[in-house]
Amino acid sequence: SNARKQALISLSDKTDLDILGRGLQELGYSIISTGGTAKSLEKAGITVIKVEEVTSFPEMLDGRVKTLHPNIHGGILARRDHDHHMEALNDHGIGTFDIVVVNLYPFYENVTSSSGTFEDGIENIDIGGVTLIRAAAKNHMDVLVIVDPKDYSSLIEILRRKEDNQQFRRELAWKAFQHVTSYDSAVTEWLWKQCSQGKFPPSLTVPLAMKSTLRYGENPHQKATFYIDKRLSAVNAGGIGTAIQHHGKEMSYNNYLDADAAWNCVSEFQRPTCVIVKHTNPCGVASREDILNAYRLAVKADPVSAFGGIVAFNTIIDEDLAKEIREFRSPTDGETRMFYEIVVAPNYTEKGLEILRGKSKNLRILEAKKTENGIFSLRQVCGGWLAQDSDELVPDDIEFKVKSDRSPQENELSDAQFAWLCAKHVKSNAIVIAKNSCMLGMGSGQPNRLESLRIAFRKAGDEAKGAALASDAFFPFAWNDAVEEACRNGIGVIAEPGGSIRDGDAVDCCNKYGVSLLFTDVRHFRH
Ligand code: 93A
Repeated sequence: SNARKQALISLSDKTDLDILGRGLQELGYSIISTGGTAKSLEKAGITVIKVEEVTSFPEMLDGRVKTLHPNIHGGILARRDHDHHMEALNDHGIGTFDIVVVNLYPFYENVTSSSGTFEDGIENIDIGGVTLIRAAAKNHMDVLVIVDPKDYSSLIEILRRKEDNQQFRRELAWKAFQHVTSYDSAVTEWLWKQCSQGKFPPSLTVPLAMKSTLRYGENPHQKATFYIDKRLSAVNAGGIGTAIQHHGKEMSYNNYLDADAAWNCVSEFQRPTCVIVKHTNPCGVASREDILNAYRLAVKADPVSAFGGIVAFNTIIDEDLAKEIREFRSPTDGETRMFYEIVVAPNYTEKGLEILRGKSKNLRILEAKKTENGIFSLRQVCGGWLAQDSDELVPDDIEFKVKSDRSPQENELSDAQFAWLCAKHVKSNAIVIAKNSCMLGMGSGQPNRLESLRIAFRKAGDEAKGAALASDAFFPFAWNDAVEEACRNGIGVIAEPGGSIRDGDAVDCCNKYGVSLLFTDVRHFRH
């Protein structure tokens, strides 16, 4: 019975199963399959032997035990170059398997995403499939192991041309263990969630899959690549990593960073908003019912910085908006058309997309989905990784407490909240000046707050009069320092966390100049 070569196929994801089955059948393989897979193959007109026939055992315990049997695992694990292995198979009437094709119960899709019960989770833990993959990968010198439908065609091709080699086999074995590891990490993470009450796990296995090799890293002499987090992509948790690129040059390392910053910022605004980012900092932000206006104002906030930046919208890009993006001329000279690296939005009309495509062949056009809450962030330092909850506080969650004699008017309060939300997305030390839901100036990344404040005022110019100023953390000094300088520059209202031992000075200073001072009790460091 061992005259023909045998392939074992057991698949949850049955993509292209018919192509695989037909290909193997044409090459003269006998196909052995578990219940569901056998049914699908038969439906496609492919001859298949049921696992039960090989094991002389029914699939039992609701399928928990299907392939866990010496007649299967002996046939996978036996070393063909060890006579006593082959004799043992012979003694027990076990045939060898040359190919094992298995993918596992779709754990992420079924369990992590849905409101599945604990019971569902447990039943979705694949045992037999993982065992098949591990066994075949261990014995890859004699068994080809396939876990990804994308590899079916190259498998068939290589078998057809008899080109199969150890290098190919090792790569498949690597991929097989990688598949199992990702799978197990999903199970692990899910189990942790069942018992941890929100605590961070004592160790982590994050399944990352290469999405693309990047041309280079931050600089051309650094190699780089982009990995997607499979946990997030499997459940479509949004974010720039899973954005669809409709047009333009391939995304670069810095493009990903900047697009991420722009998208995360614009996604937080409720009203139609445009955010322009340069080097991960928003340099123009404006909210308007008329999104065209918002776009123009966001550019105007700092046209020099906006040039070559990333433009993000939280609204659909239609024909009119696309035209405006294409045509708008830099307010610096009124002539040069604005140039951007990337446009990102939640969606596009067909016409809008077509017009943007015409702006330049390089312009990257991204369609992104808002990132879901509740996903912690990871950052690398030398020797380890830092994990934290993402900063999900928005102005609606925060009480802006009046500390000064003067109370802000309604529009001043909303400007302060707008500036506050912008400052959350600016690198520390962050100062943002805004008026009428429009950023006028920002200072970012300076090692002292006064310098950030001066940069913000320089950009805002005369428009700073009566505007709102937000500071991502408290002012350590007031007199002859940042608070007094802001007051002297004619600011109308200041929003800051408070909590400095010199809070009293800040209050006195604002009272002297008739400025409103708001404390939020929370800060938005962004290092
Ligand atoms: O429940 S299991 O862990 N027990 C097994 O013995 C077993 N063998 C294969 N799950 C098992 N499988 C899995 O069944 C495979 O990993 C595959 O995902 C699935 C295919 O089942 P069916 O062919 O019935 O659709």
